[in-house]
Amino acid sequence: MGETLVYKILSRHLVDGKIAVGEQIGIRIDQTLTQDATGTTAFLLFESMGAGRVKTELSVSYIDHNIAGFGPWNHNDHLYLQTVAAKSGVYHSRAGNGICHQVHLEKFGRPGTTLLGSDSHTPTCGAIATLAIGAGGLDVAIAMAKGPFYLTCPKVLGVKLAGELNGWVAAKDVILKLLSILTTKGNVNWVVEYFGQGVSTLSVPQRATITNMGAELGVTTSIFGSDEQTRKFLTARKREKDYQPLAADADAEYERIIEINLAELQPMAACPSSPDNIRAIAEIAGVQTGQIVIGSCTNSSFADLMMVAKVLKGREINNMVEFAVAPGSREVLNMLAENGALADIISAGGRILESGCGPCIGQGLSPADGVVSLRTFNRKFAGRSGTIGDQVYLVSPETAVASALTGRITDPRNLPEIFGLKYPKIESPDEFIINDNMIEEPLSEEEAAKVEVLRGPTIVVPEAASPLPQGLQGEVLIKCEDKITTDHIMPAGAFLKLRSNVPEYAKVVFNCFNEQGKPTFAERALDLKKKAIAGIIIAGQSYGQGSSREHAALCPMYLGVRAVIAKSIERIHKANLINFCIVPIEFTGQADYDRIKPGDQLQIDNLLESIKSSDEVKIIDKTGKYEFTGRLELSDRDRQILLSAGLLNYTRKKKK
Ligand code: MIC
Ligand code: SF4
Repeated sequence: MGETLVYKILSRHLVDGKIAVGEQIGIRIDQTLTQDATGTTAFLLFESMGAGRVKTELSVSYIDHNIAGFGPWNHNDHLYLQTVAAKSGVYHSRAGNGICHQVHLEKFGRPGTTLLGSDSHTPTCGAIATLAIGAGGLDVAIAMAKGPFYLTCPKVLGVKLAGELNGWVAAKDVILKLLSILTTKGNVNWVVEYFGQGVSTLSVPQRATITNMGAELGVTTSIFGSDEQTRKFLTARKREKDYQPLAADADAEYERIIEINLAELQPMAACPSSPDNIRAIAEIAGVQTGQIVIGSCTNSSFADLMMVAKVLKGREINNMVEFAVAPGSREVLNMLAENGALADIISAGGRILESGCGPCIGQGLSPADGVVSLRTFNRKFAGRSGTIGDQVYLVSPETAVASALTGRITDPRNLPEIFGLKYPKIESPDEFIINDNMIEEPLSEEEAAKVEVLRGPTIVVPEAASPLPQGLQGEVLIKCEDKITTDHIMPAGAFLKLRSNVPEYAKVVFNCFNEQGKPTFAERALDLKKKAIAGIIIAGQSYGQGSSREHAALCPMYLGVRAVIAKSIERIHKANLINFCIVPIEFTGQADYDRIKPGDQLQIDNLLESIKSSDEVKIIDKTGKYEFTGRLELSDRDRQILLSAGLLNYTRKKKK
């Protein structure tokens, strides 16, 4: 039986365990990436390990999320990240150079390597056959310090592509189609591998849209092979030496196969408020829209923005639409500026934002109340735009630009009829303008020794976790439903600037559930902590969906939360909980979830014993006067981490 590409790369990087579905495996990480919103904590933790210089082949620290600079917070973080990168042998990409995933794809990603990133959209580099995985910042810090990275050996889902996309139908519609099939739930510990004749018709940036937004499925990663399209992409950036052909064996066996005929797809949208609420544009056409934003790490390649510019050339954006473009990288912005396309967008009435995450993470351009906003992004959980009750639709650049002209959700396939427009197929240039002057290369050891790491006063080193007690006395602080995202747990937007200060940021844990005039989640949790009562979170299915932000574990830990009992917990978040010594427990039946109530007093006797040697834990609900059993789905290493009071302490202990 032939091997899948995923298993080939995993086998070449295996340092612990064996390649068998469900086994805990340790792999060598070749490259890492961090971004500023998760990177400050990652580097503070890296420093606290006394690791010195990074041990990876290449590590890059990007500034892309928090770049607006209100008050000193953002710039303090940037200076810290710039100087700590210089000290640690890490590349540093400055604010304005672009979004980590797009820049990493353009400049650093290599076929056949492993990449670990403290951002859930790290799988973007799967477009060039990198096995690219998102993780919490502490996992990335450990990969930089010494590695390896541990994960559950995934099942491989083969997506067989046939045919070719028709004009006005985009790569975004491919991933939206897959989201409509697989949804955002129940895909933990799967990897998606694309194969089949249709793959060769997709360019690398198109593949990147698909692997990037694959994160919304909740899979470990997504990957394409490396072929002539990959060679072309790398060669245009003077990186031909990084090319190597890579594919699964012809007789590779997949755990499951889904077939998609590209020629049969149509423009689609993810409707409010989950990325898997998918409908055809034809069904929702006509809805009035007041805001359209093109950009994010999903859809702001040169081809995407050139297509937008060509459609807009000589035309005007509807006057009831606020239209903005955020190019994913300075490389793309430069190219558009040089060839005049930028002028076409500006003349049509487009606003040009900086190359960065911007509105995707609620940094500006929140839509007005009741206004429908179309965005080419990958994620749009309720309120993420910064407006409570927002109506955000995720669409392709083709649908976005068509709707910008009409002011209503418009099927781009109707543009020829409405405006006499032909689909502007964009050929990627053979050569890109290469300008790396906003990327700082690692310093030599001698030069690095002279660097003073700058730590502004807003930066606070996070506390380490404390050991778990044998007998846990706790109280249910909150009971949530299914699909609670890390955006619900730790809001970004206006609070994003607080990422490097856990005590301040912790004040807004579960902010969206706080009610005016009542004590906040944080106040109630700290109150319990003072009384030595552990905080407990109850949740439904797929708890912790979405981003990799470890603050969704780190801040609750700071507030004294010691356990999450949920129907199921997503991969990255579960690892983050364990890393910060919060016990992830799963319900064994719906009835137990149904009867537990906020405020219930819970008792777990023999907690340490159960973690050490059992798959179950007995929980006594002292308020409801009943007992139930929770499941502990933990690897041996997870158990050791929990018993050692978190990953940082575990790693320190192992070093001795
Ligand atoms: C996101 O898209 O949700 C983010 C912001 O990029 C996060 C990282 C973070 O919270 O800093 C992610 O995708 O992991
Ligand atoms: Fe930035 Fe949005 Fe991409 Fe996250 S999804 S990395 S916030 S552009």
